[in-house]
Amino acid sequence: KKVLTYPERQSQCKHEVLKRLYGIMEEKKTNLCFSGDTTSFAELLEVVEKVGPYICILKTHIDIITDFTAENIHKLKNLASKHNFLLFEDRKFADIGNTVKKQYSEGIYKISEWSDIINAHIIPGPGIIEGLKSAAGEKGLTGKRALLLIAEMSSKGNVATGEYTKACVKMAEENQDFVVGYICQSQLSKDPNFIHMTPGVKLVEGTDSLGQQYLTPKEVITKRNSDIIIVGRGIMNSDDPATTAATYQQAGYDAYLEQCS
Ligand code: UP6
Repeated sequence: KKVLTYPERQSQCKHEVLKRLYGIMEEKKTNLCFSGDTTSFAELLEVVEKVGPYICILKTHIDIITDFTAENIHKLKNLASKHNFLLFEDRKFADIGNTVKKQYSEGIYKISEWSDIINAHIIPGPGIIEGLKSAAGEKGLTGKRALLLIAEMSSKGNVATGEYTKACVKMAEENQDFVVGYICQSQLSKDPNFIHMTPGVKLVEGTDSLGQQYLTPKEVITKRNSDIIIVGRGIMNSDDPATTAATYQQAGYDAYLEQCS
């Protein structure tokens, strides 16, 4: 057995958000995170209603949406409860603590009020983690919000490698009360307190015209030993998002079963 099962990881990890996530993954038999990258909130809600049953996380880019309203966020949260998945705003914070604190909680989007998970680059140093954590704390959301550090990227020529990735792992380990894992392309830790989420996933390997590089669900889970596959256009651009999401779910979950058999 190469990896712990989801229930084993759930009982061994400390953070409430991770415990919830492993619970959802076990219950719904899925390690699929859908990246709903559309500029229309109406379309996002429509496609999420279809793919909701097959995913453990919905990843958003709220700042690409043209018809943002608090009411639509309310609808999104309702879909998250109805289909039992977590919300992950892929904001990729990258500024000093004092600035990200406001970007996370204020402005139009008030991300901390609705997104269970967020992520950040470590370029500014640990102050970025402190800033984000304090924003959640000030809203009384300590333990209910979690951060992923971007340790590696999927795009061609990216510089998140080597010493940078190592520094990221160190910062994660020093901030376990808020950091619950990584955006990465390979396993960085065997500790169930850190989950690995990998973007750049499609049923067939390949690239897009702007530097994105794709691996298959099987490669990501069984060769790279990651935990969650993040799929955007592979599902979004398909004629039948529900059926396609089910295909990714099965591929990801079968790969997990192979890993823990
Ligand atoms: N993403 C990557 N690579 C990274 C980090 N994040 O692709 O290293 C994000 C993108 C997009 C999604 O911002 O939302 O994951 C991938 O979408 P795709 O499946 O349509 O390529």
